[in-house]
Amino acid sequence: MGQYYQPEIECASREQIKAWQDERLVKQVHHVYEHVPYYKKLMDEKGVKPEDIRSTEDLHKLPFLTKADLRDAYPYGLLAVPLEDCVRIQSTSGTTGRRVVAFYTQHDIDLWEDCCARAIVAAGGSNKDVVHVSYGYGLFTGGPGLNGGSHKVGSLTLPMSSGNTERQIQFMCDLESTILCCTPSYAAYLAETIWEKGLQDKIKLKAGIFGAEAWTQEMRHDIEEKLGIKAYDIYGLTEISGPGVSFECCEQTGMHINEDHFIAEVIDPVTGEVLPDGEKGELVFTSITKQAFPLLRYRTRDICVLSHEKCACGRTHVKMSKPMGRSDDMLIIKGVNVFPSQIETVLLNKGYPANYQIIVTRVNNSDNLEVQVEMTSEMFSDTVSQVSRREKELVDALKAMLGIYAKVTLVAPKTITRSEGKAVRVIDKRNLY
Ligand code: DLL
Repeated sequence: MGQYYQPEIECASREQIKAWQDERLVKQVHHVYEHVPYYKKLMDEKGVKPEDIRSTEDLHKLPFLTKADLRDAYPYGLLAVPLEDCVRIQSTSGTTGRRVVAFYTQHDIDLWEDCCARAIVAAGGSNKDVVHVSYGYGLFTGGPGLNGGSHKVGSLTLPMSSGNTERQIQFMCDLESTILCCTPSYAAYLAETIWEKGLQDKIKLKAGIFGAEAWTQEMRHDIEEKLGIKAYDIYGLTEISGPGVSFECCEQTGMHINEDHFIAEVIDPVTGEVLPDGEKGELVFTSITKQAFPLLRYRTRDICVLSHEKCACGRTHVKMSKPMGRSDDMLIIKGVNVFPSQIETVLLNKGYPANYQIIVTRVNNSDNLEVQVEMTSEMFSDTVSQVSRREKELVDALKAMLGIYAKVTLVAPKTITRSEGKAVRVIDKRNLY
């Protein structure tokens, strides 16, 4: 294993991890209280003093931070060090509302890249690998994070960024890339193009590190099969640093959270009550080692489950399940909760490619759900009656999964726009009426 497999940290005893977290949390709370007036006010309003936080058992006493707070405090309101100490800014994509910006000192960049390096090593990476980074570079954290992690591992790093699919594939073949890092939807697009060009025997990939958006196990199997690789999940968010907050090991049974840097909780999204292992709820992070932008009890809106079960890989850090998507990705259609990932599972199980679009409209005060699904080129030669039989079969399968009717429209291959970054699967037109 490479230098960035850090067993003394990643396989430390639970007692040791707790001791680190207790000590770092106490220090961090003082740091934030003294340097971030915005959070001091929240603590004062709750009647909590830094001295009240003596260990992780007291974490629940601290107020939550939400995305709304980050927008309120934009741009500098949550900065905990002088601006002169910061060396980098990254930002979320800001599809809704104001962008959120995060600041980093050199120490923060180092710890973030360490986390990404751990993820690359967990996926089998070493200084013998060619790491092909097709996440976007720039304000998005995907490219810079994996790029830095790959340098730390000592791998040969290809900073491709996203887009220009032809060139991506040419470099992949010519330079014999072994580890691909990009969003799962872009990996699926790359795989599709590689097959169309008949280049599957020319690529030398062995692993992929895919994240930044929700993806199903079915999509994982599909990409693994098409690219002949093992596909590893990686999770993170700009507010907490970027990719590498957690990552999958070879067991692929959840993502280990880097607990020497982040304390994870799962809460009931309505009451805010902390939930035990195994119960589904909203993931909350407390950053205990970051200097510039240390968020305490940040509500991610990602829904998942934590598990402290022993992992066969030897790592002892808690695992989080694949997030089902953000709580705000969840659609409420006719009063029923629908996650795009449920629809993806049905489509891939029935042999359709992961090229689909979910369209929600409101007609006469009633919600309508439509799923447009691309046919494979083999299906495209079907007769009209075969197509309508297929549509009916999908309507039934979706009804069984979601409990509601969804109109299904099969569309011609290549109709749905491919994604080079985070895919936009849902078009919700209800707010337009
Ligand atoms: O997406 C950071 C990242 C880059 C993660 C590359 C992994 C790989 P943001 O743009 O701030 O940061 O978006 C963060 O994306 O709260 C989740 O809702 C979602 N997300 C990230 N990773 C996963 C994943 C980056 N593996 C938001 N599975 C998070 C599901 C994910 N959702």
